[in-house]
Amino acid sequence: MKHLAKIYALFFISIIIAIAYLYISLTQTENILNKNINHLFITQAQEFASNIQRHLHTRITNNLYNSIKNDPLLKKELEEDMTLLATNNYKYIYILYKDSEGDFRYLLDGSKEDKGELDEKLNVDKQAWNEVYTSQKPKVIYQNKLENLWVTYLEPVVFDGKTQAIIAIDFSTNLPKDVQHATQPINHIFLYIFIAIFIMLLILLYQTLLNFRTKQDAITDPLTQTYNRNYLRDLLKNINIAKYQIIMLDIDHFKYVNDSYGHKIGDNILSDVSSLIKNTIRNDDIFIRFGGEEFLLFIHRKNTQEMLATQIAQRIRHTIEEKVFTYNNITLKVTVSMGITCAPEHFKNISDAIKHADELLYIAKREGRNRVVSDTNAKEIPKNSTKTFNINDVKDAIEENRLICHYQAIFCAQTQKVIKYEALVRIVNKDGSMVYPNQFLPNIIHTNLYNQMTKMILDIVFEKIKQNKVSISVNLNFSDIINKAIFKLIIEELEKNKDVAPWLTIELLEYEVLEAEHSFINNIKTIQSYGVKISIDDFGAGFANYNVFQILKIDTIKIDGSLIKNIDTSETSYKIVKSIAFLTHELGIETVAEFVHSLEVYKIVKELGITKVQGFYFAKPQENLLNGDKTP
Ligand code: GH3
Ligand code: MG
Ligand code: MG
Repeated sequence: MKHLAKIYALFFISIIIAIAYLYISLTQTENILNKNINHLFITQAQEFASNIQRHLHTRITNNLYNSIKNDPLLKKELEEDMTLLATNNYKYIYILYKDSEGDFRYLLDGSKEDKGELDEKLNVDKQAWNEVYTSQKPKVIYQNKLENLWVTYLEPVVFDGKTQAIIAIDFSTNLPKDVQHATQPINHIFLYIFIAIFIMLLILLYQTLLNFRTKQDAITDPLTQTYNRNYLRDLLKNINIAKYQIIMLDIDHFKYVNDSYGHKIGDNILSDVSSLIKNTIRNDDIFIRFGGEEFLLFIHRKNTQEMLATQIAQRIRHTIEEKVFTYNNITLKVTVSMGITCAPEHFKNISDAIKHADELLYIAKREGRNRVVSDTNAKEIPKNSTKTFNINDVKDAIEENRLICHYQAIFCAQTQKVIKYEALVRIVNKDGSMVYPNQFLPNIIHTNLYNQMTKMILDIVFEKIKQNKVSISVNLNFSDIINKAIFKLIIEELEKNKDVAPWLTIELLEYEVLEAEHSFINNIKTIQSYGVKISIDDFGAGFANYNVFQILKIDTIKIDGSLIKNIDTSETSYKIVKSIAFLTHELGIETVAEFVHSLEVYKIVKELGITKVQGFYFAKPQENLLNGDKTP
């Protein structure tokens, strides 16, 4: 494409040069022609003049005027001689003298027509004539302004060193005008061509400006007027990363701003925070909206001052922390967290260096937000991805389809047959090893990735239900149910899988009903309207309390593993489980005992009337379902 543009440009320039060359050639030809005509005339006129001079000097010895005035015969004779020289081109050949007043008057006139009388005054270009009078040198006057008259040749008549008159020979010709007429159409054509070229150049300029605008729009984020990811993509191809330090910046609890004040205010905050950052950095730094409320800064390094980015980051953090944002009657403050890669050149590629800044940003978030973490001050730098499984690793795993579910069977305590399964999410490392939820869930819980992951799990589970016609439970948090986005995606999933929804159980973790949580109750009821079963997870530990039974219709409770695993040795555990079993029996709620790891434990829970059991004694979580009984 660029190549083609170059060829067009070259072609265009060649045409302009060719036209300019033609135009110059034509003008020069005209000039040369005129010069030749002039030359021809002057040589001829000089010859005529010297002829006349010879005649005058043979017939007259000193006073020219008196001799002619007093001898009309001589005057006639001389004039006849001059007339002999006259032709169509040299119509006017005459001699003028200067009177005492400085006017020029006829002395002799050899012209064929419009003859001047002796002493008759003629209006001439006095300055030129006087010059010839005093300098005593011939002169050529170009008369372009007069019709047909082309040039006048003047030559002084000198007697005894004194100018007594001037011979004037007018040369008239139509030739130059004819040439001009002949070339006029060509000149017009040139004029049109020049106008056309000018218009084309204007269009070209307009197009270039338009292209520039379109390109600029494509790389600019409309809300914050910063560069967007398109720009980043191009930048990554050309940037010499050794010259920069990378800051990844994220507004803290921005979701809260949106939720509390609305998206409009959220947008205002985004653009105002961007402006504050722009004012804090220099022209050779690069500022990009990386996505949502996340920004990427490339800080230009002068003489590899490692601490530069950290100082700028602290300045940005402080400026934003101090700023009170006011919109109509609302005033609010926000803070930002940043992660900095000080030496991006040590990374395999720029993407890794950016990822590293993101990891450090994540640490800044975890350490309490409103802070800057760079790889020079980080207490913990994630190096080994098996230890800390961060946002980007989860992102990669999702993209590369390495997010899977394992299934742990739940058995009927009486019959020991499989009743259902609990789906447990895993990430498969590239080397095939497993990453467990506790290794990555806390890191992504407040990110969009968590929502994405929840949707994927529901998809996987529904597919499994469809294929195997089994009941499967999934784990969700209390906060997931009241999170608008997650609730929306749960409902979407249920709508999509209406026929198998009754096979799904939701195990609620971190359950904590507040009086005011109407949305929670309503949302659970909506979910239940699809036939989905609700189970309370980790009952007997954490926040779980009995109030839930008054508010909602609960299908199952899962007694916390910490109570079950010691039930054979701890009397307290035994008593608590016994009371739970009694209560749920009274309320008609199913119970599941998890962590059933031995025959002893199994025997006790069965004896206490617990209806379902789950644990290593029966089955470990595994990729495939057991080939046991399938009962919905
Ligand atoms: P953290 O402190 O961990 O960064 O929490 P957070 O709430 O800032 O982060 P989270 O990623 O959970 O939420 C980011 C929110 O930003 C979610 C999304 O709705 C909002 N957001 C993303 N882009 C825009 C936008 O252009 N305008 C507005 N108003 N909100 C946006
Ligand atoms: Mg944020
Ligand atoms: Mg964020």
